[in-house]
This record gives sequence, structure tokens and C-alpha cells, in this order.
Amino acid sequence: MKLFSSVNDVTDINALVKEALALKQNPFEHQQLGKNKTLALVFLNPSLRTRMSTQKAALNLGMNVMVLNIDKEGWALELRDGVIMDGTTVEHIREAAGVMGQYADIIGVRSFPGLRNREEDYSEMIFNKFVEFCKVPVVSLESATRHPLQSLADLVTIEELKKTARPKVVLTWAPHIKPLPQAVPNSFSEWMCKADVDFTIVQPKGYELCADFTQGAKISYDQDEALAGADFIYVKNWSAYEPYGNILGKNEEWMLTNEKLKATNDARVMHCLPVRRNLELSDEILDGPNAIVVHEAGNRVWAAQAVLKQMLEAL
Ligand code: SN0
Repeated sequence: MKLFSSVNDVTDINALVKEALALKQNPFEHQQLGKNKTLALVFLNPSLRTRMSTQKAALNLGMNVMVLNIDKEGWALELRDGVIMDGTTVEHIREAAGVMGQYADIIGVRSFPGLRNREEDYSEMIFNKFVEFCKVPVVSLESATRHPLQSLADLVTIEELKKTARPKVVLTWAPHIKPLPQAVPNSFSEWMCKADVDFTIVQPKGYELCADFTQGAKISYDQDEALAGADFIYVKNWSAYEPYGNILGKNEEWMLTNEKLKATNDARVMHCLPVRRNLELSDEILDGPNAIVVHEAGNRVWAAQAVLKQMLEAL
């Protein structure tokens, strides 16, 4: 694998999930594969799980790791071409990414959307410039429109914990006070649409995701109806796709509670984290027996390790 930016970069998702679960059983089997190879993790935005799990995955494979919080510790980056750089930006992404490619065998990049210009965000301008100019394999650590390492870990978690052959998985919108990216739900949806699950997305009217990511999903606006019989509930807030990046209403009644779990098939509750307690998800769920959010975050290591392994094998 030379690029991991979406589910479309994976030839066989079932094989990748199997690989991740095998690595979980035997984390240090491929310690020689990454020997003397360097992974650079570049963050334009904050991170806890992605940073630590990807770093751990690389160490398990024997790699060396460098982390750069370029938003705080790097020179201010210019992204536009052909401009006179007489303002606040100091270094162009052409040189910055090119230089990083001299130091690393694989680069991971995190770049959130600005949520102001939909065309720019959905063209993945920043992520694609890194890929173009660094000239080494790149793994997405969450880009403007997708978070594939998270989605792979989510699928690994579902495969690991499912009690029926084809579980019912429901992605439900949850309240928030800030406009959040669509990356996590877009990505979760495109992975679920390719997995062997019965997949529903439920949201208040107006929060429909970009249709490119939801082909094959059932779409609902009735949370109670959608949750009936669910085996897994994936909780996430996202801002509107149209009008882009907007919050349309408080919709506080959309927060998941124990009462709403009653109609499910004792559903496991998932969230990519970070989660704002009692806004997005209630204490009673997070501290109760159905929440698997920490276990899910643990699986981020095996997802990242499976991807890095396939990238190292293709170097
Ligand atoms: C990010 C998101 O894409 O929703 C990262 C998730 C892995 N989440 C946030 O930015 C949360 C910010 C907040 O203030 O709650």
C-alpha cells in the first residue's frame, strides 16, 4: 500500500481487518520489518489517540518515529501557489513536505477542514499537497473529509465483538455546541457500506452527509425507529454539509440515554473520542456496561499497525 486516505485505497478490507486482529494476538511478530525505517507524524491539529496509537503501532513494527506538531512548533505554512509571501506565512508546503520526505520513509498527516469553503475542504487540498510534494507513502491521520484509521479500528471492533453474523449498525447524530467536521461520519459510513453489516444513518433533517459517502446506507430521521434492534450504535456529532459547516439547531433530545437503549439488541455504544459528557453522550451510557469506547480506542493500535505493515511491505 502506497497511500491510505480512504477505504478505496484498500484492496481487501476483510483481509486488513483479519491482519489487525492477528497483530493484536501477536504484536511483535514483525519487529524486523520496520528496522531502520522512519515514520514521521505531522499534526496540523490536536490529537491524543491517533498520535499515541500510530506511534505505538510503528514501535511494535520496529520503526523509528518522529512527531511534529507543525501548527505549534513549525513555521507558518503557505498553501497557495503563486503568492508573494510577504504576510504571516514563512514556508511553502512545497518545500516543507518535500523536506519531510527526505527524512521519513512513511509520513502521517492530520489536517482538519476549515469548514468555511466546502469545495476546498472536499478537494482535500492540504492532504493532497502533502502527498504530492513529500514523494513518500502517506497515511491519513484524519483529513478534511475522512478518518480512515478510525474507521478501520471501528470495523475491527465490530468484527471482534459482534454476536450475529450480520450485525445491525446505526450511526446516530448527537448534539454539540461547536461545528465539527464530517470526516468521522463520512468515513465510518463509507467503511460500513463496504462491510458485511446492516447499516443505518439517523440524523435530524438537514444533517444529511454528502451522498458520495452514504451509497448503500439506509437513511432515517427517526432515532427511536432506527435504534430498534441495533447491535452497535455509533454516536457522533457533525455540522451540516449544506449550508456547509453550520449548526442548525440544538436538538438536545438526540443525546443517547439508557432509556433509548431499551429497544436495541443490548447494543454496544461506540464513539471515536474525544466525547463531551452529557452533551454528546450521557454519563450513564459512558459509565455503563454497553459503552465500548475505550476498548475501541485500544483497537486503534492494531488498525494502524496493519496499515503500516502493508506500507512497509510495499517500500
Ligand atoms: C474531531 C472531529 O472530527 O469531530 C476529531 C475526532 C477524532 N473532534 C473535535 O474536533 C472535537 C472538538 C470539541 O471541541 O469537542
